[in-house]
Amino acid sequence: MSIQPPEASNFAVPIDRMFDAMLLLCGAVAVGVFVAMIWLCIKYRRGSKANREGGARQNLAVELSWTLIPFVLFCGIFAWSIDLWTTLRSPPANALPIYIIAKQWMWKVQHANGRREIDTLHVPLGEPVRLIMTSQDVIHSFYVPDFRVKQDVVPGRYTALWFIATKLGEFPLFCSEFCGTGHAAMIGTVEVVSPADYRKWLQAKPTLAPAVVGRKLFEQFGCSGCHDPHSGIHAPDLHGLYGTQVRLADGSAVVADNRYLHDSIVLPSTQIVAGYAPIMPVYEGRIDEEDILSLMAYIKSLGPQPAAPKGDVHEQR
Ligand code: HEC
Ligand SMILES: [Cu+2]
Repeated sequence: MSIQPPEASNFAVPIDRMFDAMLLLCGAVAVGVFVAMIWLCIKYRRGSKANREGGARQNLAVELSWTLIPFVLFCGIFAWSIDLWTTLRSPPANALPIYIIAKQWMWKVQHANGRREIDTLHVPLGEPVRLIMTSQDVIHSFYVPDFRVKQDVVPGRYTALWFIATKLGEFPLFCSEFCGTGHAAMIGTVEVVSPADYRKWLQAKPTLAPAVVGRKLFEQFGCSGCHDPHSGIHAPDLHGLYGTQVRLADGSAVVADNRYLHDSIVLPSTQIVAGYAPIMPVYEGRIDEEDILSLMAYIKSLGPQPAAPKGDVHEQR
């Protein structure tokens, strides 16, 4: 159907088919209702010779069919959409992670090797891509109509989106959540290139790996003064932290995922690690989201603890 935008991702065709099916179903019901209405209007118009005595008051077969048929149809649509939704929400394990930071009023992109771009997003054709997104300020929404994907981008949170681009070329990217006076200008382009061109593009500019940038920031913001092994301050060693279970002072346990690392840096007092004093400074508003991503990349790059750890071995690990 040409009234729909190009179908340029793995989700475009299944979503369009579902849209078409719902449109047909609703259209058929609407036509049925209007045909009956017009026919009844003509038949029972004033002065017509129609029989106005009134028919049956009850008809079990009619009542059952107008209850059961829509019920079955809607259950079918429910199952269909849940199935599609689950796929939309389950990125394959090998999906290429790309970080997106929205801010008034631009899209900042950081690729795995550290290459950055603004208001354009390069992705390889035919490979699953997973976007991990956050906002520097207000709620934005990442929307690529030709891919049929849309996801809110929320400050203080990482939301995700995945797709496989199925067509080469440039596709418009929009912010679809009103985010201030420059909202309408918060547009960009998704450039789908061949996997070989994508790898070439990644290498085309000398870039520092996010973990390397992160280590620099780790020193610059004074984190290393507390967190490096041998710092002499009673602070958790961050080696091997990512992905493990952390025991908190309030007795609960959390998994050290992106969200946890982010909150531990920005608002450390919300989740105090068991066995430590809440002495870590609050970095909220002092580190922007890009730097937090780099710090996280550095923390994730830290392997297991060095062989001879300092005295206060992190007890939860
Ligand atoms: C004054 C010393 C100090 C500084 C500076 C400091 N931290 Fe911390 N940090 C701590 C302490 C103590 C804890 C454990 C108590 C808590 O959870 O707040 C901690 C906890 C953490 C945790 C959670 C650790 C875990 O095992 O779950 C992370 C992640 C972290 N800090 C990262 C950073 C980063 C990144 C910086 C720099 C931007 C930084 N810290 C600066 C003292 C510090
Ligand atoms: Cu926006």
